[in-house]
Amino acid sequence: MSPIPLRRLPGFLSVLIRSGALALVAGAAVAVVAGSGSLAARASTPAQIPVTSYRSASCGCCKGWVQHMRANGFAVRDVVVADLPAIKQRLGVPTRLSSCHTAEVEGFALEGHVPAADVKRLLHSRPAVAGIAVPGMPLGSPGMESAYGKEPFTVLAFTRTGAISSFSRHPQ
Ligand SMILES: [Cu+2]
Repeated sequence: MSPIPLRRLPGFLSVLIRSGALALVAGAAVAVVAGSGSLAARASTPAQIPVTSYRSASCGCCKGWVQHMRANGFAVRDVVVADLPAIKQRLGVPTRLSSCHTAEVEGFALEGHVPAADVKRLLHSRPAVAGIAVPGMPLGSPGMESAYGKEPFTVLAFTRTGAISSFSRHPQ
């Protein structure tokens, strides 16, 4: 579209353009649009879900998992504790599923390198379990990225009474 010749514009508009006032008006319009745009962006961003993660001071892969969770929209509080087994016991994590770190999200326990996608599915489906776990520290699980490759792993669900079931499989 070719620009409209000034002489064909109504008199008051060409006066505005000549005086530079239209640029101000246009600027204000852009600011309003930008403002409503950022409001829309805020509304469409889900609120960050708080997670508390407990680990020992020396655990590097635990920090890797915290980073993975943060990158996936969780607000993680990374807490260093001296007595991790006590926390696992409080949250009902079966001893044979225990891993390096233990976390809490909306009343569920997360044990070990559980992928954020599984945590989201857990919070969405809310099964009658105490939590989910990835026992051991499988290579290639979130926080366990390795040059040595990836190994398949299964996320297990557990109840307070010690019933264990498969929650999801990651063939890698
Ligand atoms: Cu680990």
